[in-house]
Amino acid sequence: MFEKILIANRGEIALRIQRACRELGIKTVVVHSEADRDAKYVRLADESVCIGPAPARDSYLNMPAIISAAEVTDSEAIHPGYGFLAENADFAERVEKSGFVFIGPRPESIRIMGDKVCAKQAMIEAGVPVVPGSEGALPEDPDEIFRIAREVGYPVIIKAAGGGGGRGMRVVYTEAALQNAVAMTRNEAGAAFNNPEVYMEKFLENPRHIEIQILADGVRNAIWLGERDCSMQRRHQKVIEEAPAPGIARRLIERIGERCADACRKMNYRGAGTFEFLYENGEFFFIEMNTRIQVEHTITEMVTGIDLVQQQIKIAAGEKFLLRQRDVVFKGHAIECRINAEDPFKFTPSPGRITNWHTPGGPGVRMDSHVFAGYTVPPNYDSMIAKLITYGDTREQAIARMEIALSEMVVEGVQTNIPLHRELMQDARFVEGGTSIHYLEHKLSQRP
Ligand code: MV4
Repeated sequence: MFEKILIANRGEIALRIQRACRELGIKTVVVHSEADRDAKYVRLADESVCIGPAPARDSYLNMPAIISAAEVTDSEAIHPGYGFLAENADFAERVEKSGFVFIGPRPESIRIMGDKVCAKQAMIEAGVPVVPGSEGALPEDPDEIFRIAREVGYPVIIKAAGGGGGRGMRVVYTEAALQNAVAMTRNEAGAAFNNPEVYMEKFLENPRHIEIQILADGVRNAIWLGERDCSMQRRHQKVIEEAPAPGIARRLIERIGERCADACRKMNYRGAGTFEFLYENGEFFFIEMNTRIQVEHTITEMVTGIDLVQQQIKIAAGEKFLLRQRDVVFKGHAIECRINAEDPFKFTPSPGRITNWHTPGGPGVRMDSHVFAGYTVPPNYDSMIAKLITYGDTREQAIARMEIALSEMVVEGVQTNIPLHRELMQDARFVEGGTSIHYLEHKLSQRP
């Protein structure tokens, strides 16, 4: 096992990784920006290195500074967390070329999944069901594009190969709008991702976002750890996630989970990963794969009892992968509410000093947060300040516990989206379960 790991991230995930390291007896180095100097997790780490000023491009995205910090602290491995450099194949490569272990997939895997056309191709080859659409990137010939769209059937969606997570896509409802939409998406993709390649898919009008968690050791052992329903989102930012996904047949999930694990074996995938699907009319369609630990990994931990961050570290250290599919036993229901420092009506960020902070507790309540009374939320980064997770034997119990936990929570000094979460826990459609990716935005548009 490693003796010392460098954590190349901030906030709650930096603390989460630190806790995993402690339990494994690993020393930690936290790199931080000038804005995060006084964070509690920085003090809690065995060592810390300031790697630059507040703007992420000068600190958390500064590859040479991070690698130098690993060198001067004699770290053996780097955990990238999520966001920042977590899915940057060049970073993973530079980490390994500098003699450190990147706690994540091989750089080639990150690169393949970063190109959404390649990712889809890999899934087709591995037998994972994908959204019907163009075979690979769209050709130049407009007549060919028209032919493909007619075959797929309108509405279609044009997506950038270099995009993902909702960036660089355009829905097309009619043949008249097609050529221009392709040209515009190509232009934007060239400018934003330095890759003008685009592809086409059938546009699914009212799907749910269901994702499958996997773990693989890079030598053909791979398991799947159930699904998460992440449909409750606004502007591609997830707000609530839950596991399991309500109302989906277990045998269907099992079939898809096995496909994902199988794909990992075929690709020789290493580390944690997530297969994102759209789910509509009882069918799963792959859209993207994430090659990082995700914000919502916690709910999978709650329903499986498996520590995903520890598993990432063990896999990266080359420990024999002992988990087998039969060891993954699902029990109960977990819900995560992302607590953001933001205006609960306008959704604008609300950074500043937290003057009062009380966190909930009791059975089945988990709070992953780096925040404390007196902490200042910097304006430079994502506005998520905490993840509140509740667990119960049933979905009803998890919701009831979440309502109570939210009611106990006190945050003063900044605005938060806690009122929205409280409203959603009482929302008849949420309580019923199975709302689509459009539900929250629709609900918000109906607000007085
Ligand atoms: C789609 C889609 C409908 N049909 N693809 C948005 C994020 C990116 N991961 C893919 N996205 C979508 N792709 C087809 N063929 C609708 C979305 C989409 C979406 C997906 C997941 C979660 C939230 C979403 C919000 C709007 C659109």
